[in-house]
Amino acid sequence: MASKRGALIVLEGVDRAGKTTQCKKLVQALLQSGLPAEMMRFPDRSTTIGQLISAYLEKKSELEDHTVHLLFSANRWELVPVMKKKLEQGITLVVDRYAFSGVAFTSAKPGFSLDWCMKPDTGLPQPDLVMFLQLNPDEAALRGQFGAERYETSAFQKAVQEKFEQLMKDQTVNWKVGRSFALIHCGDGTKAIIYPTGLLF
Ligand code: FDM
Repeated sequence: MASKRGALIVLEGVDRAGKTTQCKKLVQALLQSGLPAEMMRFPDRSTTIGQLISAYLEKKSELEDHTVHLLFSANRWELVPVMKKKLEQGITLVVDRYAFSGVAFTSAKPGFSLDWCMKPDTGLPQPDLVMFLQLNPDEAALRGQFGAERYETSAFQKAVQEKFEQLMKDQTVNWKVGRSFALIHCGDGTKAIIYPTGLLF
């Protein structure tokens, strides 16, 4: 029997918003409901490209801004065959950051248009749902380890948040915004509905 295609679910948000925790909880909830699910994250620091990105984020190396943007995108593209295979096998993928982070972070740098930033990711698998974890950047700064990696300054995170808000105006993307997310209904075990909880803006 052919299995139903898995869903591609993306979690986005500023740094320290709790995306990784929410992704793990979601995968757990989906599995408990009998739906095959796996977590992925971008950047995937395990590949050769991912290691270049990781060194840059840890401030161990310098990369020109356009170059690192293209590396982030290449890191997504190199994982596309794996993603497609899993989705076709009926596995729901819960992805910690995707192209939206790519666009929001680079376009928050001077001299980058949203349009230019979006181009390299054109044609990537389209998410069925993008959940945006809402957290005030000042609140994010108070959370653990803020400031350890590149981009972790309140001023930059505020600029990123503004870019995300621009991206959330795109009605062709199924955005859901909240401070956390819950799985409410699994129907006959083939369907899951995720809804945002907490304060919405
Ligand atoms: N980031 C992440 C980008 O600048 N572009 C991208 O395409 C992606 C996926 O890398 F500061 C930034 C966002 C964040 C950092 O941190 C990755 P985590 O802690 O691994 O999510």
